Amino acid sequence: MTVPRRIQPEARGAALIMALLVVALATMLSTTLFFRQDVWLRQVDTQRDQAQTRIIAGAGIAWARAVLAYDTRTSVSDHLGEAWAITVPTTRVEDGEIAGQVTDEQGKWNLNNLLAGDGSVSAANMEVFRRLLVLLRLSPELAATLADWLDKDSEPSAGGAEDAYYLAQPQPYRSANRILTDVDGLLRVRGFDANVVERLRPHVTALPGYHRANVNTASEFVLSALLPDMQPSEIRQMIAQRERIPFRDFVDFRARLPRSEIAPNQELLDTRSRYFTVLIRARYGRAGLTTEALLERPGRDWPLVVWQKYQ
Ligand SMILES: [Ca+2]
Ligand SMILES: [Ca+2]
Repeated sequence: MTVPRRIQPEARGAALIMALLVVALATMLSTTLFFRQDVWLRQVDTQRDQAQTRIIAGAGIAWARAVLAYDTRTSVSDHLGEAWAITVPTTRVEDGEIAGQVTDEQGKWNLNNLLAGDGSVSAANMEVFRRLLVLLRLSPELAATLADWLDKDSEPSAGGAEDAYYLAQPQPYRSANRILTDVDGLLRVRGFDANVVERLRPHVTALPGYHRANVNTASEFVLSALLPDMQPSEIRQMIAQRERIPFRDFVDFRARLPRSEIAPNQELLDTRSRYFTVLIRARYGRAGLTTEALLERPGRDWPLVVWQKYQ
């Protein structure tokens, strides 16, 4: 995605994220200099490389948390012109390298929004998911199947599936009856094979609880699913417009809609985000690793790591 010109943080944002990265790396690397004394044994070499790689990756996660903490203090909304959205290209550090990217998870539609706050199925979000599935040329019936997987009861809804289906499989298991912890959790739900999940993956996320999508960062597909009153051309215009001037809040968003007949549902939409993922690629000597973490930014506090995976 191109960074919009007028709101581009330009050199200042890039300098900021690089400065925070250098601080994070300096802190982490200074603790491990003793590894260098052990170069006489190849096995120790390998262990050193792996340890240094993990340290560089850890510094990358710390960097992302620092950038997001800075953003909280300096802005009221979250959009793609901010410093956190700048991709850090492969950068040399000591004898290794690091690359990183932060993604707004609320630029995607949260699969767990199928359950409203009280645990019942959210009719508005069922409609959003059905529309998203159709836009992606997938069966809208998958919405009912996922709602059954998430909801507490074991009564299949129309077109859905509960224990009776899953227990009849060659390797039987039960319906989760709880929210997904990650998008890969879909693979256990009837009808969500690897192809379906890969088609959905760029547009969906699995966050703890109910979290609205950010209209400043949402993809064209997600916006179309959230705003059924809008024409595809109007959605594209909105994306071009938000790159010049991001939406400050819901009132600003509603005021800038192209037609008065468009009725956005505030329960589905936001202009700022609480959840981000950071993807870090680190390399040192012969070792390399890729790690991804889900970060939660609660209010004005330092972001927390919800989960971290190594690939
Ligand atoms: Ca922000
Ligand atoms: Ca259920």
